[in-house]
Amino acid sequence: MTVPLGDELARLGWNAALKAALEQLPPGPGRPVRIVEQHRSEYRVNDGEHEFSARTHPALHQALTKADDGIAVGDWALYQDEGDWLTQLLPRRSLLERTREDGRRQRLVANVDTALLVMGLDGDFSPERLMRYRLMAVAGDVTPVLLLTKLDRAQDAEAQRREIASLAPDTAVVTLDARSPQVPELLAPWLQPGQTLVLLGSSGVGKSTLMNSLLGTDTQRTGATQDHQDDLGRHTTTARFLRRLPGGACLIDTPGLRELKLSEEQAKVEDDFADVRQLAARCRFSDCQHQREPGCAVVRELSAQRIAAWRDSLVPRKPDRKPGTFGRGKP
Ligand SMILES: Nc1nc2c(ncn2[C@@H]2O[C@H](COP(=O)(O)OP(=O)(O)O)[C@@H](O)[C@H]2O)c(=O)[nH]1
Ligand SMILES: [Mg+2]
Ligand SMILES: [Zn+2]
Repeated sequence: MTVPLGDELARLGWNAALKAALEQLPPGPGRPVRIVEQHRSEYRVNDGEHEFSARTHPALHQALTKADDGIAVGDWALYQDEGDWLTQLLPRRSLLERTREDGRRQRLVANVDTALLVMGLDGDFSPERLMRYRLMAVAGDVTPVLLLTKLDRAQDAEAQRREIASLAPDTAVVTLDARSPQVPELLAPWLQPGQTLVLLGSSGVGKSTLMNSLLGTDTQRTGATQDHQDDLGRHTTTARFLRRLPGGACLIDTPGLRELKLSEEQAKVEDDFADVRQLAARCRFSDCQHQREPGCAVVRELSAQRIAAWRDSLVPRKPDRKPGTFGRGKP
């Protein structure tokens, strides 16, 4: 199948890699759409020009269930107009997931480039929690950016920023007031056209406020999940949803994750380098990068090899993830 790399799709994050993946598939019905909202029994999808509802085709549902997989907001799928079916999931470049309290994995968002990990500089401030979010992003092949909001309410924003920076070397840290008109400018490096970002963080930290600041509107309600009416006029609440930003990037808002548990793989990254983290607390400078700083306990105590292994663990790795190859069953 040949699909043009049209402007409309590109604005949704469609790219050459997806186009190539699609051309690898055997010919069949369906055209690419992006999942922008997940509802109880259906999805809202966007084809670059229109947004409409779609359901998972039973054959795809079966294939996904068998693979312990499912569709997430941000996924690309093939949509068949006849029947409003999603017939196939396209390969993902990234996936964020967490382990729920009942031990089951929950897919949060797919095909995201950057995770904006949001934490308030007020009473919400918890470096440990933010580092768990960061590990989730790294394990999911997503670049973490740490956003410290409520700058206007911070006691000592600079000390807090330094503390976070010392725990997360090689990770961007931005302090800001989520309501500020400068938000688009501050986040511009990650908002290139075609990029997809997700807002993650506790409830009340300013995620929806940031979404509004980036959309340049007040249309989305803050302090609650988004309410709107579906096609049948029913009042629904949407947990995660993707919006296109004026500059050409896509942003996904999410509700707070009450308890962020790490999957085994993510926890392993953390446990493996407990020695580095403990030593880092004894470095002379709170924002020590453990390179050539005087009084660096990490460099003093650990071998160069050990430090290199730790640095490697911080950069996103390519996990062994099979692309979604599901049959393009006809209804
Ligand atoms: N003072 C201050 N208030 C903020 C800031 N960001 C968000 N808020 C307020 O915090 C409340 C919760 O924000 P919201 O965006 O709904 O948080 P969410 O749950 O993360 O989506 C709202 O009343 C916002 O106006 C900020 O940077 N400074
Ligand atoms: Mg919100
Ligand atoms: Zn150090």
